[in-house]
Amino acid sequence: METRIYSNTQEVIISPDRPTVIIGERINPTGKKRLAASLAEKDMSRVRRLALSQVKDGATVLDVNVGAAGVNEVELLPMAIQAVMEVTDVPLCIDSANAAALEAALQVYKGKALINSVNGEEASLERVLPLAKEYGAAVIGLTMDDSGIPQDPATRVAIAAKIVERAESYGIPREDVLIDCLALSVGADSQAAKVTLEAIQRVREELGVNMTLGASNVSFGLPDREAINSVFLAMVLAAGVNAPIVNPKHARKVAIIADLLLGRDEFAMNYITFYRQQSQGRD
Ligand code: THG
Repeated sequence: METRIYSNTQEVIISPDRPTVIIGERINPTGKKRLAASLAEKDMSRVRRLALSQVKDGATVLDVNVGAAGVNEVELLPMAIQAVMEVTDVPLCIDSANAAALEAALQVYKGKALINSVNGEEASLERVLPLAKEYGAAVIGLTMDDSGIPQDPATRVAIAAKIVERAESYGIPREDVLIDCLALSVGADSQAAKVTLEAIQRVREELGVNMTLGASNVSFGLPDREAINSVFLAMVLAAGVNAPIVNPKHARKVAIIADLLLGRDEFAMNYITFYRQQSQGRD
């Protein structure tokens, strides 16, 4: 099961047999007042800086999200995609709940993008899947629908199966669908992480498709989020997620060690290379 996405010049392969692919989360105005303010002024300098710093920190795909109050995403999302393409060659994950914004961004993107996202609602399936087909993109399927995010793992798996089947009916191969079992804050619901982990295990066993997760959502509202995010990341990687959307500055080390412990790093080559770079003060 290989999902291939690419920019003009770089290909990234997401597969359970390969090292974890880190999708950098930081081009996203949620909780970042200065980024939100500069986006409102159509100033892309922060977007460019966040792109460069995340690639330096080990992201091999970048999520690009400009959703904030007072922002016209149809105009801003393609501008942000363009700005990121000017400074880096990593493939991009185009993140918007607005299908018109996704389409405008796909029109300027050079390569095979990852669309973030479609969900189990009819309106979303009917609007977003044709875009994935037309632009030859891969697509993230969120395990939620008209009734919201299910509380039980079985219903999330059923929505995942529906999204994969519907994608295939549009001629999108299942290799090009990444499922997101959805992480919610454990501060709001004590069972939230457990439900997500069980859904991930079942999607891995029953559908076999590649999986992403906006893993940092798990710690919203709690202190020392970095610690919670690191422990949760290790757990979701063991359960089957192989392309998490995370802050690479903290997640890279966790992912490299998880790959080592999960049999995806022969002779510990990647771990040792990473360790040497770190101890030489390079990264
Ligand atoms: N699934 C999919 N896509 C997603 C999400 C998901 N995209 C958006 C989001 N959820 C994942 N991205 C983020 C980005 C930032 C944060 C969490 C998830 C975050 N930001 C800090 C804050 O709000 O306090 C800011 C920290 C910083 O400066 O980086 O926590 O679930 N498919």
